[in-house]
Amino acid sequence: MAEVRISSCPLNCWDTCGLKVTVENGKVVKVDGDDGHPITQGKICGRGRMLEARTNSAERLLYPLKKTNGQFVRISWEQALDEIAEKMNEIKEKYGTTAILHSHDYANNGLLKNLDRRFFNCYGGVTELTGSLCWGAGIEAQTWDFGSSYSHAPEDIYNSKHVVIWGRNVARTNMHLFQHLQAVKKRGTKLIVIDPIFNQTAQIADMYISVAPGMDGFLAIGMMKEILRLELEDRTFIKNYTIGFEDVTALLQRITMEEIEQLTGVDRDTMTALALIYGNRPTMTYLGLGMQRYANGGNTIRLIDALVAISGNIGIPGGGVNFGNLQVGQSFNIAALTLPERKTAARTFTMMKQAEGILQARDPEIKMIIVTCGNPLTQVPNTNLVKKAFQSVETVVVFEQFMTDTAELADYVLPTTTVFEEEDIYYSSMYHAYVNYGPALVQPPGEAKPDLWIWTQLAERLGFGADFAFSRDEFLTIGLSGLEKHGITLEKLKQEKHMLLPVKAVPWDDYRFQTPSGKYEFTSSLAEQKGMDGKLKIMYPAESEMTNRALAEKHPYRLLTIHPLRSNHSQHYHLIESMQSIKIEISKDIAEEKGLKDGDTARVFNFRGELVGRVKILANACAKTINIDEGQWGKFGGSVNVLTSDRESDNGQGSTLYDCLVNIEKMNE
Ligand SMILES: Nc1nc2c(c(=O)[nH]1)N[C@H]1C(S)=C(S)[C@@H](COP(=O)(O)OP(=O)(O)OC[C@H]3O[C@@H](n4cnc5c(=O)[nH]c(N)nc54)[C@H](O)[C@@H]3O)O[C@H]1N2
Ligand SMILES: Nc1nc2c(c(=O)[nH]1)N[C@H]1C(S)=C(S)[C@@H](COP(=O)(O)OP(=O)(O)OC[C@H]3O[C@@H](n4cnc5c(=O)[nH]c(N)nc54)[C@H](O)[C@@H]3O)O[C@H]1N2
Ligand code: SF4
Ligand SMILES: [Mo]
Repeated sequence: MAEVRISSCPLNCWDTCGLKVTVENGKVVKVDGDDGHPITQGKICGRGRMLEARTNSAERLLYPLKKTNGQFVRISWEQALDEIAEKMNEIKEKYGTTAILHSHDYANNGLLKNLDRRFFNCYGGVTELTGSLCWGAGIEAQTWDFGSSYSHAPEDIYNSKHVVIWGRNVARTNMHLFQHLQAVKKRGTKLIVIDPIFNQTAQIADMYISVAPGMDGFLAIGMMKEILRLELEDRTFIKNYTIGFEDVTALLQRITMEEIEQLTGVDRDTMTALALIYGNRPTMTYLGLGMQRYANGGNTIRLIDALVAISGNIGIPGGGVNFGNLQVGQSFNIAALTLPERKTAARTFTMMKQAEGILQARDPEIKMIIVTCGNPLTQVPNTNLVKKAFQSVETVVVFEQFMTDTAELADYVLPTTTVFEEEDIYYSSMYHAYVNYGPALVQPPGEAKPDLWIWTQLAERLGFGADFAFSRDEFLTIGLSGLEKHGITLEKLKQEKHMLLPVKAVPWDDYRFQTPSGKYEFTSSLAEQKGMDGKLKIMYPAESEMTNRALAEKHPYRLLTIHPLRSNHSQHYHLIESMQSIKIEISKDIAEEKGLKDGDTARVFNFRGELVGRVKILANACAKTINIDEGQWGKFGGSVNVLTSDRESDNGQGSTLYDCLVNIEKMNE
């Protein structure tokens, strides 16, 4: 008998869709969209549908594995857990708890995935990763400017006269926003897209602006200069609710419109037109994550924030500068789940520099790495160094569903469940503010277990079993504590399947900002408190003609490595045959310069590494630009991160994944 159940997509994505899952004879047979979900309204993308294939795949890891003489052999859970616990006890005694590194990312948006931190805190505190490959620079930038990073409710877009999509690949990465874009366009709202690549979202825009990668901050400066020249600024907002405006005007005088035209590739008339759009309020800005993955990424986001602020588009319906939506995650009682007070030792590496951290660690050296919800061998920059670092450590333990590049390097691989095999609740601090319930629908295959079961078993062996002696429902209730007063309880969520969290639909509408001054800060006092210069700056990417001429002469092309259409990062490549090769997308000028045509085999290289793939020429991309989608597996050609740099962005320990120069050459077949 087929049964249809409501669940949630767990994938790290803007949309956090409601799912309708058909279960038949104890198996998930189909994944569709939940029509009752207010935001996602029955529509989901291919990545969500593929969760059926992920769950039923014959390639799932079914048993604990141990590497012996270079080969994986099946062992019992008892043996795996006993051996890992014994090593952890020994490490604690001999070297201290920080000799263990917890390497992770955000592969699953379940609330209970936070219990990994509870485990490591109760153990005594390990070496943790700080910063973010994903959005570190932008979150820090908005924290400096506003005090946090909050977005408008999705439906507020219907109050906008103009919508600017700035570096967000909406049609590919944020499909429900794309549907709103199509709808508001029909009502006469003007759509502007700013992106070096003429993508599917650009194709429906009223105005498309091709900007040179990493140069958006200059574009924002040009627009601010025009806003002030045309006297379009919101004087009342600037005077009453901001500090540091004089620093902005001083900065704007340091560069001419001609220089900005040169750097951005955008002409002055376009900048004037954009200034008029921002002056004709309300204009809503959606920022993507692409343009903050540069060495000047934080400064770029802050310059765009400043543009939105001086034009009076902050705190008004139909306005705003939408990046993250941290109010969503802040609704939960994360501290009660993670018990930070239990930690007695601490050390941190940054996400970006985890490889260097591992290789250079002393007192104590890293003796064990435990990887959960992440695939660092594919996703972290400078893969060759990451590989060297992981190989240098005595014991690597990976919790995984599949034999990924990271799992291949492990000494112990522990098989974990997928979303439909465990109960949790799901949310994302990126776009909308609904939390979704996801029940356990089917039994896991083989001996796969939830991450939480593994933590509980290890905790018992390590002497803090009491901290994990709670049912999943009890843990979920702990995480939801504080929300009862808003009518949100686990019981109600189980009935209703999704509930709106108590967040603001129009953030900052009271003009009370969470900065130290309580105002919008053009010059950040938080940055100053951290010993950094809080002023907005003229800043370039690290790998560019302006900053490293010698490098740019040898490697004249800019490499973007954007998110793949049909996979969430590395998660679906092994399940989709047509994705299992490397596609090198190049702008037309490169094709001409290098004599390349569609289908040619080419080698992309720099001093960090090289990758071979098939050429595809992009219509309309910014000159000197190459893209290779991220997430590819070693066995299908290798991760593009062999080419990317582990340099950190200017603030927030963010990544500089798109700040990367390369060269390309045709290969003989
Ligand atoms: N299909 C799919 N969707 C996803 C994901 C996925 O892996 N696959 N991942 C999810 C996650 S974790 C995230 S973080 C989000 C990311 O969502 P997005 O921010 O939409 O995605 P990105 O691929 O990072 O790139 C965004 C865009 O930035 C542009 N870009 C690059 N450099 C610049 C620049 O200097 N200036 C400007 N203006 N634009 C630039 C790229 O051309 C691209 O169009 O997507 C989520 N959704
Ligand atoms: N070059 C380049 N690199 C990038 C990016 C880019 O744009 N360009 N984007 C960056 C961004 S935005 C992000 S967010 C990161 C993402 O980096 P990751 O989160 O490391 O990427 P995923 O491919 O999603 O890998 C997650 C792994 O977790 C596993 N997994 C899924 N669910 C669970 C679970 O419940 N438990 C356990 N134990 N494992 C689970 C999956 O099988 C998968 O192998 O990548 C970053 N890397
Ligand atoms: S990956 Fe994103 S858009 Fe696709 S189903 Fe999941 S939440 Fe929805
Ligand atoms: Mo991300």
